[in-house]
Amino acid sequence: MKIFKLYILLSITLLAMNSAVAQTRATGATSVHKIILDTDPGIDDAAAIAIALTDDQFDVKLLTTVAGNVSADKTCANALKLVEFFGKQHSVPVAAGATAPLLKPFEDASYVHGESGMPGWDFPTIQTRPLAKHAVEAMRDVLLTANEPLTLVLTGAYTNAALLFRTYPEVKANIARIVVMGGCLGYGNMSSAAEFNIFTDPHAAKIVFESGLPIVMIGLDITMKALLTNANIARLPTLNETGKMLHSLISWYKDESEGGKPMHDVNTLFYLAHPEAFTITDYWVDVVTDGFAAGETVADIRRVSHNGATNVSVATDIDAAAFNEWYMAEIAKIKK
Ligand SMILES: [Ca+2]
Repeated sequence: MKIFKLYILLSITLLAMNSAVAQTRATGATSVHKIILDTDPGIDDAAAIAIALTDDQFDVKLLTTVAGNVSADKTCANALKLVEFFGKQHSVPVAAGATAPLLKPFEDASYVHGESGMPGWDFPTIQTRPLAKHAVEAMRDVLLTANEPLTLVLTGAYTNAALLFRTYPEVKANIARIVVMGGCLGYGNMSSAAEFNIFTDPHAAKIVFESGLPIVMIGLDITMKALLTNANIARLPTLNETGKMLHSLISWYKDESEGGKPMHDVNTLFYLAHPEAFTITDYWVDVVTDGFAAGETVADIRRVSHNGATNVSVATDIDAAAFNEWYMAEIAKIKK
């Protein structure tokens, strides 16, 4: 009898859950993602920041910058150019962070993103100043005063996040989850095994992956599949001023593949907006910090270590057509 009652209760609960999901789909209602976005703009970062700053689905509490695609002074300047472009300089604070990886010497990727990191568009001289505190201090302050846990989105090297966790571990209680662009289970783009963000600061990545917080890893396995097609890139300038600006940057972007260009960082936001477009598999993931494979993210695919525990939810597949459709619609609805 008890089992029967439990069955009925479960059925009712499942029906209610299904109905709630159906209602959400029918109305298109979505929750607002309150995020701290830590970036190194960078052309694909710019393509992501455009959406983060303009779509009401994302509430950017803080934009922080780190040395990565280009040097730290340039990534901060580029973030400020973008907040001014979108008129968000009074609502979205920018804080400059780490100027170099934790241990490795800094090497930029200006051969991919141009000398400035955002070439091809004549942005006005910046009027806005970054916060008068380091990104790590700014992250701490925002997290400790947030009235609910925030999502940390990392689209550059993870140096700021690693420093934050080492210096102020108490902030972890106010982080709901971390969504990172980085890593790969297959081929790397810096070495055979390593992806750029992890390769840039593998020690920081190791600290973040061992933080104990829920982590979603959006790596090359899916970003190299979800290319923004050449046809859509060509259509960007017809959409609006934002489309023109992004098209100019992307024209300079040397990260090319057959049929289109990968918008790596944008996939973190696409994941938050449309997790149903992704296949996610939980693994234990370790980061190699030294030697030939430095920067490799090694997933325990055979599940032979760590007693079955996992620390990272890895995106292993993506609906590339849905990504393209969403991205173009997102840019088209920007009122500039
Ligand atoms: Ca980036």
